[in-house]
Amino acid sequence: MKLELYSYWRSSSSWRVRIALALKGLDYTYHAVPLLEAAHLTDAHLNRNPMGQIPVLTVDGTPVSQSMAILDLLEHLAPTPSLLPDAPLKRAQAIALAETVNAGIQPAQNLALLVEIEALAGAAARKAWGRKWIDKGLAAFEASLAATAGEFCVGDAVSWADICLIPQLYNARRFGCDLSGLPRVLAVESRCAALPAFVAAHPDQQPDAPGQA
Ligand SMILES: N[C@@H](CCC(=O)N[C@@H](CS)C(=O)NCC(=O)O)C(=O)O
Repeated sequence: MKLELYSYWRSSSSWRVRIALALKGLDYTYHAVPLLEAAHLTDAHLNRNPMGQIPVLTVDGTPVSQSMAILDLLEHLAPTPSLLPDAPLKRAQAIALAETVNAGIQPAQNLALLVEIEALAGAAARKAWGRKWIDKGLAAFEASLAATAGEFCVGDAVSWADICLIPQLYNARRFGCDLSGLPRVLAVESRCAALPAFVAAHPDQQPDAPGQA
């Protein structure tokens, strides 16, 4: 099985997939899609993903887009280690937390939307907009952890919730969000940071990161 990931070093959605691939020990070929050069809008990339977004994972040449669909695919292709709890309620909690980021935060601070906001309302509005939705979503995430967290977001094993949270925290800092009121989130973050898979998936470790070429 040949896996190829179309990614950008600082893309949070791509980062989720990189974490899952690393946790499952799956080898893949990395293809950089430089968003700032509009490489995601070329015909070649639109053929892979008509939304013009990353990540895209190809499996023996067949492209799959949407990071949550890719995470689900990886659960089936490589079930061990599982990145979702077996117990139905805990599984739903992990997916709900992942979707808090995927559906509730990330779309509001995605590059394409921010470019439109800046054109309409200026650079300061762009940053304030991003910060507002990240703050709101992470506050909800923190509140949810009171009922779900152990060592990680849901119990004591890494799940999709952690995989989605960590890249979002990186973006939160880029937007200047104050994370000091999120102690449970920060505790999970420090545990994830100690795991080799999370280290390997970090933007700074990617071939297209500045200084890596
Ligand atoms: N829901 C999608 C979101 C994908 C997404 O927004 N990707 C960003 C990078 S993190 C992107 O390609 N942005 C460029 C654009 O939308 O023009 C997923 O989870 O894969």
